[in-house]
Amino acid sequence: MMKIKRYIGDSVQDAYQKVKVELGKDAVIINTRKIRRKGIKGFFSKPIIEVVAAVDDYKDIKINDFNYESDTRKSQKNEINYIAGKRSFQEELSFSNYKKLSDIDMEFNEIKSMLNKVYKVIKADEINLSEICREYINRLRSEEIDERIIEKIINKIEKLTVDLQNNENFIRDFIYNLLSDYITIEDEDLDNPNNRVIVFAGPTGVGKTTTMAKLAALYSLKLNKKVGFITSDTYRIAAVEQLKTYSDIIGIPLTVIYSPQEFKNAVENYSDKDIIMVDTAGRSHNDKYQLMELKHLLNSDTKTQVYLVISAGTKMKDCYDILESYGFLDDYRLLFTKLDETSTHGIIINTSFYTKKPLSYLTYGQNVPDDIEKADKSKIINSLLGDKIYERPSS
Ligand SMILES: Nc1nc2c(ncn2[C@@H]2O[C@H](COP(=O)(O)OP(=O)(O)OP(=O)(O)O)[C@@H](O)[C@H]2O)c(=O)[nH]1
Ligand SMILES: [Mg+2]
Repeated sequence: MMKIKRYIGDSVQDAYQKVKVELGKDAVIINTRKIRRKGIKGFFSKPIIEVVAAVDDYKDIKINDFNYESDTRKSQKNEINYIAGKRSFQEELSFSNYKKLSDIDMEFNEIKSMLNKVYKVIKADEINLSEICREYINRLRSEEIDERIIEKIINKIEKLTVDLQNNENFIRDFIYNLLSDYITIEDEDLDNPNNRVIVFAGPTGVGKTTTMAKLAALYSLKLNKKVGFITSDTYRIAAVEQLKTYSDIIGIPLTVIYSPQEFKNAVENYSDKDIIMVDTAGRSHNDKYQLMELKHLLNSDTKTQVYLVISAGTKMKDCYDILESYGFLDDYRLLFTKLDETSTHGIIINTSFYTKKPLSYLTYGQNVPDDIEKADKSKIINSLLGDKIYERPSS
């Protein structure tokens, strides 16, 4: 059995001495490094030495049992080897054992990652899916649709007859309908919006302000609605300026608020407006304090509809974290931006499926007011099934 231990000394010699006393002269030094003591004091004191050493217990017995060299010869030989810069036979043996262990470890990891790859490739094969079905499943995977959704789809396809599995039109419709069940779209009549006050919330830089300007232009210029802007984003000077620019261009009044109480007043002052749009500062979903502020704003008596704005390029894992930290919102609509900046759109269905919240709008470019549209189920699904719908025309 190999024994590996860590020793601390004031100097290299000191640490080596400890190794020698405890593990014997056959111990092999695996690593030597300078470290500092923990805490402030550590910065001002001399570094200490950490030595990791190993010794092979089993080999000790073996070598002693079959020792055919006299002790004096052995130590002479060790000395010669040491002088010549070579390792002694015993050192060599325990060193190679150590090497072997790390080799095995590496090989094990390689095998593990290979198996993972193979598992992914044959996952769909294993369950006797037709070639056509497998292609569709791979297509969904390439859109980064959550494996848990894909598993549900595979389970349903598996139950189909071979004939149906080989019928391309049938399979496409079949998958289309399954995906369709996993997506909910906001039921909103633009002419008579259900909620007068819309709050745009979400992580930093996702496009909340830009999206708000796009929607405001749509409501006021195309639908002739009276729109009012409110912003609580007073963290950055440029944030108010940015919205002021849009409010000037589109001709929409802007009220800057500094507290939840002012929010209530601002909404009351906009009693003549058909729709009120509220911009908030981007919140890092890890910043609990900033999220609390948003909570206070929404806890006022004013009835609001929150649009949770998320960039379509967000990594799925981060996106689930974001959704979790906004879990305090009882109700919200999902709004995805920057569809033009990513080639996979699985995030739209993944979030819709897991939150059961309706999708509101999708945006796919920086142009105000053009690059926005109401989320459309058939467009989303056709895009997931291979029609490149949300890509920039130039790309
Ligand atoms: N490509 C692309 N860019 C977008 C889209 N929407 C917004 N942007 C750009 O993203 C950047 C950030 O937009 P903002 O509207 O300021 O984002 P925000 O969420 O208000 O940012 P903070 O207020 O700082 O949290 C700007 O350069 C926008 O032009 C989109 O759909 N596609
Ligand atoms: Mg903003």
